[in-house]
Amino acid sequence: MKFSTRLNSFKTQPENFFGSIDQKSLSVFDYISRMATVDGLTHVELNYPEHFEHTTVEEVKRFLTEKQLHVSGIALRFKNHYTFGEYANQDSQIRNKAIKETMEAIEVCNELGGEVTTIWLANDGFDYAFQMDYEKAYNKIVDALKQITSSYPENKISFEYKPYQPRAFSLIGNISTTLMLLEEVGSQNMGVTLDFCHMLMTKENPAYSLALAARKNRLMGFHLNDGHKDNDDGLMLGSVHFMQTLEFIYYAKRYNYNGLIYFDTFPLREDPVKECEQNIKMYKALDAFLDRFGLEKIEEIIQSGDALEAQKLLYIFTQQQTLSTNTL
Ligand SMILES: [Mn+2]
Repeated sequence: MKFSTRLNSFKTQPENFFGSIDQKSLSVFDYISRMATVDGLTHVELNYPEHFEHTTVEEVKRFLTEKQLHVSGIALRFKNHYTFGEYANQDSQIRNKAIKETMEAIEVCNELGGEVTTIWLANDGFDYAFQMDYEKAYNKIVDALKQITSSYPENKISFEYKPYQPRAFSLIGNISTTLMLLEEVGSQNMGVTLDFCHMLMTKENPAYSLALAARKNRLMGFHLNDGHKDNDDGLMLGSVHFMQTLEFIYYAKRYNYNGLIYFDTFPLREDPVKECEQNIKMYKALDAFLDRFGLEKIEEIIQSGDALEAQKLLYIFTQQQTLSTNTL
């Protein structure tokens, strides 16, 4: 399995790894060094342009090889000029800059051997009634993605939706709007990245969103984490929605998902190395439980439509854990 995570998580509790050094002096390389100590982590994800502001792509490439880490992909981070939107921005200069930055990110992803470039449009949305011409804005996003995907037909480009934050409403905020968007863009090299917290925020059941994406052959990436639904909490895998996480992993297996398993968590008060290791261990434990229980047996439960049968999964998981704890 390929496990990846975000570099910015590794800025927490710097003293645990870097000692008493002034954090301002730390670089992308220092954080990659810290990531390299995570047991089981195979890949890292980098933000563009954020992580390339003080270094060259070549330097990053060399350093990652040295640390025996791969790049899972590049994530777009639209900052500074984009308060009023990216691809739907009314200012054509800013809009063109967003399109250009996306293309640059795809090229960086290629140079680093990454699998997928992920687009999250933080600011393409609205806060007030009568603030936006919805159709015009939507069309601008379709047009921008057509330009981008047709310029890089060999590259995987994925769209990560989020219903709100920082805007009150995102233009593309749920699985249905995203799949409609991808249909209109019409490029086969484009897919969807499912962020667990974002799905919860828009009151989706994550496994259902996964099934819809797979049904349209658009499943391209996972951002796993957990939360209490209203915010992008970025908590540890399975900590709040245990059964929904188990169901999500089951559907990933059912659809033979073999992409990257990326943890988009925010260990703000936890040691990020230990937190990441816990996420990897939990994913593997849930995956192994599904195999042990038997995928066919789970399929039978689903087909029965019986909630009491479904609850047995939780009961048996708990029992197995109790048995193994007793033998410790
Ligand atoms: Mn995410």
